[in-house]
Amino acid sequence: MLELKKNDDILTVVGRIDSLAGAMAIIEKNLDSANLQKLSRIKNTDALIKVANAIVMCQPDAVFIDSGSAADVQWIREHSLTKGEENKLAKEGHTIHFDLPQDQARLVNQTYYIINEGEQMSSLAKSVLRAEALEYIKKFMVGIMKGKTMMVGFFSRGPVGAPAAIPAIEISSSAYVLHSAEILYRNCFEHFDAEAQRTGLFFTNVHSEGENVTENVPNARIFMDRSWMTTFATFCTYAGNTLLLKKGNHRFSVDFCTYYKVEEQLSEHMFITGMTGPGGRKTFFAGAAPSGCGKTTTAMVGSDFIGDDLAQLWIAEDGSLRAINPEKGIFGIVEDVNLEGDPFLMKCLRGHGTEVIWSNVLIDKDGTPHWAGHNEEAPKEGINFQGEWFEGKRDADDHLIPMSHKNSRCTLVASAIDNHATELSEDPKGVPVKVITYSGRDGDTMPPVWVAKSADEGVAIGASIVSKATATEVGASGVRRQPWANAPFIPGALADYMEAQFTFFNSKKFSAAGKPVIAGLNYFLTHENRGSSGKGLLGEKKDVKVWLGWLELYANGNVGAIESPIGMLPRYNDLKPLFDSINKEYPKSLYDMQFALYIDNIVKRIDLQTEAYGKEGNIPGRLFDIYAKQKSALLALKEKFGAVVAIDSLS
Ligand code: SAT
Ligand code: MN
Repeated sequence: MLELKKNDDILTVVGRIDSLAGAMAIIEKNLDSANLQKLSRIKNTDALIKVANAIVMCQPDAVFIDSGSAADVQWIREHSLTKGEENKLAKEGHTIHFDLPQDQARLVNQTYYIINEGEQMSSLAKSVLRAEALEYIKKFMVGIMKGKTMMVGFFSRGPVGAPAAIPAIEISSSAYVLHSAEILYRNCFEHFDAEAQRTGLFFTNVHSEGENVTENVPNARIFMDRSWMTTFATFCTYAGNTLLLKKGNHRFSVDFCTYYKVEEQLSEHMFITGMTGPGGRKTFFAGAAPSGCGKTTTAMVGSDFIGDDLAQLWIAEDGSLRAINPEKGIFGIVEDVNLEGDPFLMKCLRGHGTEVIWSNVLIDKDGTPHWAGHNEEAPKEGINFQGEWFEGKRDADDHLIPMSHKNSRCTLVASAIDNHATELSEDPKGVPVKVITYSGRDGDTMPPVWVAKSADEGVAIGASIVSKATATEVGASGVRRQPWANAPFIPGALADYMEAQFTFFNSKKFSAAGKPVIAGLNYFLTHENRGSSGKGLLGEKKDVKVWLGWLELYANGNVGAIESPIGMLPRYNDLKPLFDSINKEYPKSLYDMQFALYIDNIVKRIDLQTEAYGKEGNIPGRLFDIYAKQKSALLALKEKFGAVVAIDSLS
């Protein structure tokens, strides 16, 4: 359950402002005339009270209102340089930001939902009681902006006016955070009041990096108050921890959809992209994948790229499935981004004319960024996320320090990318989505692509995403469950989220043509696991175009498929021309390896999921029904053909 506005808003408890008059008194006292003049545009009482309470709590020396004007954005850029949060690089418009070595990714163990007594939370999430969070905030956030300027920006998570767009306020003393927000989100200062009124809510985010020193990182917290849709973040700068418009507000949005928008909206960790099919038709995809499983690459394969991380989906009046990207920029992992796999992105990163904030990469003596897997000549020394670096440098535990951090990023506007469909991205009607994909990182079990035979089976594909476990997590199975690639962002019970998925995808509001095709994707099968004498991955990055291309044809009824217990599988003769079009040989023997059903592996996977979900309370019975049905059909196949079923036996 989720009850909005339940119990006290911590910001109000600490700031003690609960009226417009009180808010205005604080605002007038703390803002200079130029900023006061700007803020006078905002009339929303709740928003003004939030800002006033943040001022009382954080005690900044000055307050800057970011109206989104060119002058204001320029002020933020310069403030970041002055503070030393970013430094200029050789290329015009490029800067480098380093997060502390201990703050290179989401601080999962320091991230909590603020909950009320008795609330049921996801078994995968950490939570803290409201009273404890209040204690922390009183102790660490009061006065945290002394000596600093508080910046306040008003953004929209989506094109203004879109049914699933929600406005959000970003309050931070970090210019890097506001600068990133300006690249990644739509400043909606002019429309904030109207949008808050239309949607009936807005998100609030309060962050301060404090002194931004290593010693303080253990005290860093990322708190998300579900009831008040407000985040608090301290003593860190990594965007996933601080720019809470991204994953912080995504969590609120997931919550809101799960409990207040059932059968209307979903909030997903998905890319959105369009593929051009025969005759120039456009078919849009939305696809989920855990971090580091090829989500950005998949998104950019499309001819009409919309977004690489988040999607808000809804069923439109006409019965079609629609999607918007709540973001307008990319906070992309740069490792392994290179000319061969990501030509469009590389053009922005290595060409001219695009503003880029780099983070945690290596900067050479000429002020040029470098990263692992860029397939260029790499320098032997430079400055990276841990300070001075030279090839062969080892850390305190004697591990080699890589040239760039695995999670180093580039931040840029999506519209700079050649295949970005900017006009469509800004359309509040969203794009019509025909195909939903779920992918993970799976070395030995599922084929490269398969299509669910029903909405329920589609939901089961989402529920069953796995990624490879990291070194510290390898258990008996070697895989990590990643439900919908969205689990870290599901605040409430997983069962409630799953129920909402079943309800949404089975909705009668879909027209016959509006019902999406739901598919699984897996780029990570290896030769070793397919009885081949070869080594490594069976596929390459460029094959993604073929899998999406086939789904495009399938979703439009241009190709048929082979029925199997796990879903519909492509025919060789339909894939071959698609491989021809990317100038790649596609021997039948490779197809046979990729699409043979390894029954024992799949059954083992089903058993793993059945057992894990069995431990979770209230999981909808339909999920177990699907698992049971698939398992018995797979075992029947095994009986007939043996443990490895050749795809030709099915056709
Ligand atoms: O760290 S974040 O989750 O914000 C970035 C990402 O992986 O999308
Ligand atoms: Mn993500």
